[in-house]
Formats: sequence, structure tokens, C-alpha cells
Amino acid sequence: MRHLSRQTRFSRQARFSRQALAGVALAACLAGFSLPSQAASTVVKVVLLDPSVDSTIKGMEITAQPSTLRAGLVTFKVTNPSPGTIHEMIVVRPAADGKPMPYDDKTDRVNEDGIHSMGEVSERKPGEAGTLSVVLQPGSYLLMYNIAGHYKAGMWTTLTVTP
Ligand SMILES: [Cu+2]
Repeated sequence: MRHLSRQTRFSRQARFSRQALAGVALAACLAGFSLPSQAASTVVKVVLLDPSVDSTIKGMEITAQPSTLRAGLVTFKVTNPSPGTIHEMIVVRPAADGKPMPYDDKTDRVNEDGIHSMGEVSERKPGEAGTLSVVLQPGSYLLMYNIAGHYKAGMWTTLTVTP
């Protein structure tokens, strides 16, 4: 039942997109120019969170909006609203076999030699922001922090890129 309603919603969205696209194409024709072959980059807003930002947060968190997006050029706009803690964001392509990130207990960090990093916004000070633009192919990605202890405290989230 739930599956059916999700499918219905999807086909509605697909229909809407086609109509919207037709409208844009018509507007472009009327204005006398053609559509660019590549869509503009998708913006993903990323917020780095810990209990000093919101006391309901137990460990550490990272939020991404949207968390599902189309393949192509993606621009991550990362903010660290924490009043006292440095945070960062690394975009990682997880192993295809679903193995967990290789962890080094001595440094309390993910071993970056053992992961496929697509780029990062490194070590933002409290209140700082940063931007990363990267071309993402369809697949699953992790957004994570790798400052000592942060990944283990829950500072990661998933990103789904569709064709
Ligand atoms: Cu962090």
C-alpha cells in the first residue's frame, strides 16, 4: 500500500517535471535563445551540528538538504554554527561492497588512505562557512567529519545521487 502511494507520487512528480520543462523550453524559444545542455549546479546546504548549537543533540550531527539529488555538478554550501568547535565535511564514495569505513582507533579518525574522497571543506572554525563544487555520478555518498572522534560521535550522513 505504502509502496503504491510512493509510486503514484513519483509519477505525479515526473509529469509535473515534464510540464515544467516544456514551459521553460517554450519561454526560451520565445526569448530567442536555446536551453543550455547542462543544468546549473544543484546546491546542497550542509550544517555541522553539536550539543553547543542545540542541547537536544546528543552526539554530533551533519544535515544535508536535499539529501537526494540528480547527478551532475553539485555545490555544497557548508556552515559551522557551533560557538566553540571546529568541524569539517568530506564527501566520500563508500566501498561498493558495503564495508564500513576503515577506522584507526589510535588517532580516533577514519583512515583517509582507505577511502575514496571526492573533496572536502576542511576544518571550519566556529561560525565559518565554506563551499565545495564537485561533479557527482549516480550512487551513494557519505558526508562525514574526520576530526578526531567526530565521525564516531555520529557526524556523518548519506547522500543519494540519482541518474
Ligand atoms: Cu565535527
